[in-house]
Amino acid sequence: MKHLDDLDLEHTKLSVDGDGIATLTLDRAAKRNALNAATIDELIDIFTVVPRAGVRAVVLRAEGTHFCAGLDLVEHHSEDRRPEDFMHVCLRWHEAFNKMEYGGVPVIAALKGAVVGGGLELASSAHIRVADASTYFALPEGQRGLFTGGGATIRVADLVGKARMIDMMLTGRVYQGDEAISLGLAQYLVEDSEAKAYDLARAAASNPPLSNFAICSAISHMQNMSAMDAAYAESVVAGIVNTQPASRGRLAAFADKSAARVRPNER
Ligand code: 1HE
Repeated sequence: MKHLDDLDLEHTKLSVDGDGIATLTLDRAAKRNALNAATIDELIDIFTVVPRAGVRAVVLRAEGTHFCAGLDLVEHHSEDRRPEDFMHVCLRWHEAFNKMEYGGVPVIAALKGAVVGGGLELASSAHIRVADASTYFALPEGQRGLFTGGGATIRVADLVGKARMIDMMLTGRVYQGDEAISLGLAQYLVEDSEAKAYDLARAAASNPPLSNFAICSAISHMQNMSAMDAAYAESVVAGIVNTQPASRGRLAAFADKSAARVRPNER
């Protein structure tokens, strides 16, 4: 099995600090971090290794002023792909984004500038999205004569609903600011999305890894199941997670009143 140090990365960068917080950077700022085939291959490699490398949380960020401009349209144009070629491109995108969403390690996306097309498909595969004032979301597929191929029909429709997604694709409608938050395109709107993403990553990383594994894989799997099957799967997952050795000390602390209580935010 490959290790983090063995990865051969050209369009992305990956580092892990002493607390197990990984920073994954999209590193094609000159092309507005457009996703070419090679970048997708790197994401597959990264999210194949990350779940077994002791990583506690991942901050997904980007170089430059835009998070991601989506599919590399220039590569797509010059490759002059046949239908079956592009089907395989999409299958690679799905492999990368599924590994991310179902991998069991929290991924927090620090957004800025354009989060468009495939960039929104990438962002919507993260577990938490943090936006700043520059962040805007769009699906310009219709105006490019394209269709989403990286899972937007599942994940973006899940975030904003079918009607809004169709509107975004048909008319190029852009969402930003509070409106984007109220729709669920991102969960936080802050001045510095990267600083906030690290705060959230550190908070998540303080949970037992097995709890985070369940949160960042089981919920997604259960969404794909019938209610009956999801309830059954939930009981099995909870059986394992809620009896893990790592939770014993936390439960003891609650019982002896030394653990923090859940309080409302300061007003
Ligand atoms: C690109 C791409 C790209 C920029 N593929 N090269 N996505 C889109 O329709 C979005 C297309 N991009 C844009 O609308 C704009 O580039 C941005 C709003 C993201 C940024 O604007 P700006 O003024 O900062 O940059 P720019 O001058 O447009 O582009 C700078 C360079 O990035 C330029 O390359 P250069 O070599 O001429 O300097 C651009 O060609 C390059 N660039 N975006 C390739 N997307 C699995 S299906 C998914 C389907 C989709 O994702 S459709 C949505 C595609």
